[in-house]
Amino acid sequence: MLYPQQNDRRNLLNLSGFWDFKLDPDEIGASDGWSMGLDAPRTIAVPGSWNEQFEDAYHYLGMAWYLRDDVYVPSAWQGQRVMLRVGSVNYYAQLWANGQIVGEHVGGHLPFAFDITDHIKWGEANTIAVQVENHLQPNRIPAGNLPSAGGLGGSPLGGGYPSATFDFYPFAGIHRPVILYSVPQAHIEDVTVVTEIEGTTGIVSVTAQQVGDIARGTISLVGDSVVATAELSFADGMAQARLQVPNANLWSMDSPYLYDLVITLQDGGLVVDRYSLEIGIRTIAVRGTQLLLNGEPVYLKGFGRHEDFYASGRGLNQPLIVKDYSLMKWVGANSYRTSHYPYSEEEMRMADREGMLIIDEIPAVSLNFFGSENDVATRLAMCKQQLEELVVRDKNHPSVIMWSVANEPFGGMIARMINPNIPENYNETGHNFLGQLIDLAHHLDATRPATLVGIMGGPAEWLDLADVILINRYYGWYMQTGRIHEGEKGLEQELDSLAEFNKPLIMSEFGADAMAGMHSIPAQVFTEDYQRDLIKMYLDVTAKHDFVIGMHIWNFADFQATQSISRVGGMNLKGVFTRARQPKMAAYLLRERWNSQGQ
Ligand code: GCB
Repeated sequence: MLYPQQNDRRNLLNLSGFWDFKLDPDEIGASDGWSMGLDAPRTIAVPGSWNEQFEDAYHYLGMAWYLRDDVYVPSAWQGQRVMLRVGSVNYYAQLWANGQIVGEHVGGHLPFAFDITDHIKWGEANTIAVQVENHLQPNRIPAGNLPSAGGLGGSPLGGGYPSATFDFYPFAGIHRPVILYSVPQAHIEDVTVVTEIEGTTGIVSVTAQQVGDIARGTISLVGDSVVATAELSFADGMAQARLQVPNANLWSMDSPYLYDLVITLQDGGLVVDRYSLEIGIRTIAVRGTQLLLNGEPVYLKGFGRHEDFYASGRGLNQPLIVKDYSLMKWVGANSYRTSHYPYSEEEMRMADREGMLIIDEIPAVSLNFFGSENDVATRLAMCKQQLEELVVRDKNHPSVIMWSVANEPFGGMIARMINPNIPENYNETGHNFLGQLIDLAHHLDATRPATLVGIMGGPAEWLDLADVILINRYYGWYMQTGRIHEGEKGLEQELDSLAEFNKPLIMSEFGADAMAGMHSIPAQVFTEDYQRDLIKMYLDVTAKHDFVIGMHIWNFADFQATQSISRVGGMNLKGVFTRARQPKMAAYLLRERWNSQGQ
């Protein structure tokens, strides 16, 4: 799933902008010909969530249609393959071209593309429609409307409104750009880049896959000048090459140097196709209780985040990406987790450029292992599909240092709250499920560690599946509420017991809700003072444990969640910045600590 690009062999047309839009609550659009025109449509911006654009559709989570009937395909593209690509649709999409279905995709947050060459009308306007559906269902990833979620009362993990089994708003719609692009008949279909370091030499191994039967190609690595080249010789559509880069300029957090890798297919002297991508030469590895970048231990300072903002909802918002990066740098952060789903491809490219270290997560948030064998198998298959699609999409980003296959699979106390008669083999079922995902991550990419994020009170044997242990902890918030000092004791005790794993550990979530502008002496819950003091306590306690190699505060910014008695105004207020990106007191604490002390 290469990111589309414009060059002398490829073309692209970005169809982002205003589209016709109509809700389809009775789901009659497909049979009533909506794919060719919408009756009395309204105008919607793409990308963007419909919930934030129309107040009457805020809580609408059903079927809807997007349509453009003015799409001319440039005549110069004739003879090439024309693809229709969408960066992400939440949750299910069906694409139509001139009244014909050209493909469908299940699962939000990942791109999909279909060949529409044979459906194109040249020399006239084409009609492109995207049918989107976002029902919350128990067997979807992530799930909603769990039959037993009532057991969680007004909890954001279920039983809130809408009844998502996760703590963020289930925004719906076309969330990333719709792109029409063309590639030559014979073209480069995929590229995999793996880098190693031997002394001062960088080794860049490239695997190229083509559609077509061109025998030869080239690769060249371009830095300040061309630094290495090799011939590609294809057999069964595949070719491999290994480049050596003496005195390689390594990619790191402080100096995220990117080379351009240019790949061509060549027929005689003619360049048939060309594709280039920015790559970084770096290694990532776990050794004992350390995480090593280019052989050096790294300490992760950063956040769990969300793609969330006013008006754009979960839609791609590029100025916001730039703004968030500048604020993350302002506090001295060097990493984040794409909680709780893959972020946009544009954002991953930004991470490469800015030297951010990314823990890349699939949308397997709040998994449960209840239900029939069939139910569990359905969820596992969906998780596997999303993991495969994510690795294919993000494998070449130097910024991606780890795959996260799940956030807080329900175990222990939470599992018992959902279902007091927890089946005897529940932990085993969960272990098997999560183990399969970790194995798949290793199989898809042997060069990066894989992890899962453990919930408070969850089974220890689940954690042990991970190469790097990630835990979310809310001592002093959901437990020992209002008593930071007592929370501190709980945290210390647990950290002592976690040392036994002899693996690196990242505190992937900790924090407290704070209503911006609310203060108190002594510090009380929901004040900025309490949030700051609690975060400081976590930083101080964990700094005493060498195996803790990273602290990710929950959350970078306040974000929209579902309505429940613990979410004021439907907001999760654990941001150290407000949703409008203004700093709370905790942001100044981090700026001081992370820029001076390092931890
Ligand atoms: C968690 C979840 C996260 C929630 C957070 C909270 O453990 O992973 O999605 O938003 O707690 O604020 O409760």
